[in-house]
Amino acid sequence: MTAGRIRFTDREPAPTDILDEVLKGLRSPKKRLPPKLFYDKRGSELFEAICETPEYYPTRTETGILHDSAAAIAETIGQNCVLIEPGSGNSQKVQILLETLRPAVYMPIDISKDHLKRSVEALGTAYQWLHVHAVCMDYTAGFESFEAAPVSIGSKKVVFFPGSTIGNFEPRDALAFLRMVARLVGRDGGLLIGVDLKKDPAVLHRAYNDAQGLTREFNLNVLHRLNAELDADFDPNRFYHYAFYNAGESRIEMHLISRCAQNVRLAGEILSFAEGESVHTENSYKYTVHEFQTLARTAGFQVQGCWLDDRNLFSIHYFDV
Ligand code: AVJ
Repeated sequence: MTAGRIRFTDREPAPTDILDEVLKGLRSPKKRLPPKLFYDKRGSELFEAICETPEYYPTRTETGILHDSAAAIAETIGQNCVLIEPGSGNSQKVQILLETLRPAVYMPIDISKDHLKRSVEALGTAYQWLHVHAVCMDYTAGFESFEAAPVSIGSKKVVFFPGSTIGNFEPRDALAFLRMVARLVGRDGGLLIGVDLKKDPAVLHRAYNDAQGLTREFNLNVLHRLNAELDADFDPNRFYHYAFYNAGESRIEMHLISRCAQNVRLAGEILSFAEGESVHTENSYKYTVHEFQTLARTAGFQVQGCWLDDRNLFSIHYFDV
């Protein structure tokens, strides 16, 4: 589809596109896997379930801030923008803003095609006035292949990046990403971004070790995925979920720890795991408001607004270029 109110551009990565990255990560002396691997169909469902758990405060807190501050946020940004959301998932959060912000075009970008397809259809039906131009792609590879909607249907470009997804990036990669966003939106463009805040490590620990074990399933799902897509033979029962707050690095770390010495076959290669050896699957960095504003300024943004919940658990920032 190239014209009309609803468009869908398919640049879904092929299953084998992840192979090089996976092999590189698992051959490394410190084994690691990129967190984007979490989000296949099952992983995306598990993540949505995590967001509903009592322990995982970020989603509910951010949603609360968006509800409470929608008018102020819309006022700061102004109507008729081209609203671009990398990693839009089910596009739930943006809906809190749509009626007040009234963007000319909403451009969700996501790596999970089925998910994106479904949310685009739902949005098109629920908001008859809204243009939705969706792109299925891996935005972590950069926005080079991404073409924003023509300026004629909306002038200013605003990136919406909620959920503290920025926490998945190493601070230097976060800076590079923010610079890339600044370049994408250009002069008068903006960034509305949700950032999880530093807090009592016990609260953080619980959020990544929920009682139902959904975060555990989410982490282990990566192994199921490698089995299904890269012809691997991981036995997920031979790994356990380990998540903790690394205060020195200001981040939650998630790992899969091998319960025993074992060999695993992946794409024809044999990979060895020692007993107790870790595969580092995710970092989730936490910032203070000041630290994040400093990072954004370094990337070329100016601080225009910051909204918090009353317990200072989570922050939403608006920056412009
Ligand atoms: C989607 C990256 C923000 O870091 O909190 C949730 C992912 N990992 N539980 C986060 C996640 C484990 C989440 N982000």
